[in-house]
Amino acid sequence: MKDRIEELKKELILDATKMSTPEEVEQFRIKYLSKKGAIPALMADFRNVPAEQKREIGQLINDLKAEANEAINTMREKIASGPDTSLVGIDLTRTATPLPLGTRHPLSLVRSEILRIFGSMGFTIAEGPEIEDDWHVFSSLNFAPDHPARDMQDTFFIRRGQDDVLLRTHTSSVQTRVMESHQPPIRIVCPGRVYRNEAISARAHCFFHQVEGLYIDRNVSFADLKQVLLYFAREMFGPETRIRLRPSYFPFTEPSAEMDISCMICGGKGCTLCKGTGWVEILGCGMVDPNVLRACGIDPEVYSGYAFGMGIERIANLKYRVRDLRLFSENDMRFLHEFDAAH
Ligand code: 2NM
Repeated sequence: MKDRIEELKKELILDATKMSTPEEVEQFRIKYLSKKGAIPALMADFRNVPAEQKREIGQLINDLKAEANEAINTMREKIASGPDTSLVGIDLTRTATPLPLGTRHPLSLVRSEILRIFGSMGFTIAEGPEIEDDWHVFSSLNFAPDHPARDMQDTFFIRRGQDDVLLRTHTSSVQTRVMESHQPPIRIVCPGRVYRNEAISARAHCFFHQVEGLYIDRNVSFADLKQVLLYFAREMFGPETRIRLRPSYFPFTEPSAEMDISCMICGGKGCTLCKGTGWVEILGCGMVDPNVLRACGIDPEVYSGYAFGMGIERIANLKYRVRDLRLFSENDMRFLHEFDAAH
């Protein structure tokens, strides 16, 4: 009898874990507690238990009955209170230790913004090699054979001799490559890293980043250039921004100019950023020299074009008031986290 009770108890506990619907609870009740159920059957046999065991066996049967009732009550309550929602909304796949998130580098943010603005005016992106030859960096761009930029003092040479191999000093070499391989219309912006042999300081580095633009078609004029640059300045520095162009000189453009914007700190009144002038320089530009077009296989009698170039560091300095150029390449986390999306 004791063994039968023990067996039944094991079976009951197992069955109790398998219930989840009201129908299953009812089946459980019928199996164990109904008139023809297993527990009343035990009670019917109870009268055959010897008198000296009646107390102990009676207790075991009562316990079993209580267990069955409790299982039924617990399950009924569970069903009545609806599905278990304690884990809803908790991501069980998350790591216990948080993963540190990186941030966008300020130069990357500024480059994206420059490319977005020119992209909205129909410019497409062109890229090219950082290791170049003399033709694409200097000769095709109308640099005289004795131009100082060709000097070891200014340019990093990988191989010096008949076929120079060097690190590009501007991304104009990409534009030369595009002009050589495409006939106009050409409308491109060229972002990239460039190298110059300079002592590293707060204001100079041996590499920096540029975006240069080029537009060549029939009847492209200086007025077209001015309007595109005005639109760029207002998108980049705000709708109140004014521009001015000062005559300048570059080997690859004629005429050439440098562009200033009205100071975004004082609005033109004069402050320490603009050194009291109300203007800050942001880029160089000009009409592509006919010699450059001819060297790249484009007929200057049919086509004309403009080009411009700017340093991404310079724009980022003005936008974020960074005092030291070296911060852009040191990757100090305290600096980089100032450009967190949360800030
Ligand atoms: C500048 C300033 C003025 C320039 C010229 C060319 C090319 F390839 F068309 F000749 N590309 N970029 C240019 C003109 C760059 O940077 C300050």
